[in-house]
Amino acid sequence: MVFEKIGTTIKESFNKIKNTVIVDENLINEILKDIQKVLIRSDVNVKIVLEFTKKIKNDFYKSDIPPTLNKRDYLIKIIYDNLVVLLGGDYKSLEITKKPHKILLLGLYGSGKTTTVGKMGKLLRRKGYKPLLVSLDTFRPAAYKQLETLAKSINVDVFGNPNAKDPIEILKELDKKDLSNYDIIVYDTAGRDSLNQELQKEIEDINDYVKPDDVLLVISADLGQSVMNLATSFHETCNVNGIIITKMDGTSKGGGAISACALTGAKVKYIGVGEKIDDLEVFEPNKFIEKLLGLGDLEELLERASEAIDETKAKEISEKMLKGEFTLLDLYDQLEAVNKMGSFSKIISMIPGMSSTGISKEDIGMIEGKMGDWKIVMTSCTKKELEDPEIIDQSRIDRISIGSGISKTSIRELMTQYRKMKKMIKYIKPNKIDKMENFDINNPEFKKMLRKMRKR
Ligand SMILES: Nc1nc2c(ncn2[C@@H]2O[C@H](COP(=O)(O)OP(=O)(O)OP(=O)(O)O)[C@@H](O)[C@H]2O)c(=O)[nH]1
Ligand SMILES: [Mg+2]
Repeated sequence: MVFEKIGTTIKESFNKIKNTVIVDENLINEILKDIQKVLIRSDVNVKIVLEFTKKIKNDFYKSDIPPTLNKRDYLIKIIYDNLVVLLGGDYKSLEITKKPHKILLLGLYGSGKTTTVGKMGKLLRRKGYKPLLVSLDTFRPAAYKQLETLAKSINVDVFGNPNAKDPIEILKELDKKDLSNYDIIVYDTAGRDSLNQELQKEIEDINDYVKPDDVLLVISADLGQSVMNLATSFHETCNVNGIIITKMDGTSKGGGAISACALTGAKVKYIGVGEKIDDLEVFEPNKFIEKLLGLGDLEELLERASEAIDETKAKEISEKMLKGEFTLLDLYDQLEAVNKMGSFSKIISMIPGMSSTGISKEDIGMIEGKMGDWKIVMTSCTKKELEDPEIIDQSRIDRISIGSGISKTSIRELMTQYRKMKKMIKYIKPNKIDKMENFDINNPEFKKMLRKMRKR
C-alpha cells in the first residue's frame, strides 16, 4: 500500500520518541528530518513539507503541555495532529438530506469514474440506501455496458442508453421515470485526455440539467501533487465539493495527491484502493492515520489528550459559573462532560474557595448519582427553560415529567440543586475569590460566610 513507507517511518519515529530519555532539539530535528524525507518521496510538495515540520516545532515549543501528557506523548500528539491536517483535517461526510440525493462524478479519461460509481453503489447499498446508477458517458462506446455489468454484479439498478448521442438526451429519458423510489442517484460521466473545451461544455450542460447535490472529482493518485492544478481547474468549471482519489494501491505518490487536495480546501471523501468492487474506503484523515500507525498506544494517548481537553471545558464552565451565568444548559453540558470522564467534584474543585463551601459532599454525591435521570429531564425541557430555569413552574414540571417519564420529585430535586448552586455562585463573586482562596475551614470569616449562606 502506498502509505506503507510513510507509516513505517512515522512508527519508527514514534518509537524513537518513546524510548528517549530527554526530548531535546536534536531528537526533534532528527525525527523531523526522517519524516520530511519520506513525505517528499511520497511526492508531497517540498514547501508543504517544510511548513509541516516548522509547524510541528512551533506547536511543540509554543503551547503548554496538557497535564495528562508528558513531553514525549505531547510531541507524538502534535505530529499526529499535524498529519491529520496535512491530509485534509476534519472529516465531513456527504450529507444525504433529500430524496433522491444526486451525486455527479467527474474526471479525466481513465481516472476510475465508472469503477467508482459501481463501488459507490455497493457502499451506499450496504449503508441501507437504495441507489440508482446512471451512465451519462456517450463518448466511449462500451461505457454503458461497463456500468451495467458492475451494477448487475451488486444487484443495483442502472439506467442509460448505449445508443444516445449526448448525455442530455439520456437525462430527458430519465426524467420520464419515477425516481421517487431511489434514495441516491450516482451519475457516471465521460472523460477526456484533459479538461478541454468539449469536456467543459459537456460538464456544464450536465451540471445545469441535473443540479447535483454533490459534485465529486475522481482523480488518480499517480498524478501526485499535480492533482492540485486539475482540482482547481475542475472547480472553476463546476462547483466540485469533494474528491475521490483512486488507485491509491498502485503508486507511491498518494501522499502528494492527498496533501495537494487538502491545500485546495476540497475534501477527499473516498479513496480507491484496488480494482475490486469493495475497494473503496471512506476517507477520514484521523482514522486513516490511526490505522496507518496502528491503534493501541496511539489510541490510549489520544484518549488522554482528550481528557485534557475536557479539563479545559471544565475550566470554561467554572469560569462561567463565577460570572453568575450558570444555566441549566451549563449543568447539562457538565453532565455530558462527566459522562465522558471526570466528575462533578472536579468542576467544583476548580472554583477557588468553592470546594470546601456551600455544596456539601452529599449534594455532589446526589447530583452525580442522579445524573442519568436529570439528563433525560433536560432533554425534555425547552431551550428557554434551560436558559432561564426560574420559569419552570408546577405546570411545566407536569409537562416535563410526562415527556421524560421521570418523576416530579426528581425534577423538583434537580431544580433545588440547581438553585442551591446558583445561590452559591451568586455569593462567590469574583471579587470575593481572592479573599476566599486562602481560607481554611476554621477561619472565622469563612465560618461567618458559611452561616450567611445557610440562612439563604
Ligand atoms: N488499482 C486500481 N485500479 C483502479 C482503481 N479504480 C479504478 N481502477 C482501474 O482503472 C481503470 C480505469 O477505470 P474506469 O473506471 O474505467 O475509469 P473511467 O474514469 O471511467 O474511464 P473513462 O470512462 O474511460 O473516462 C480500470 O482498469 C480500473 O479497474 C483503484 O482504486 N485501484
Ligand atoms: Mg468510464
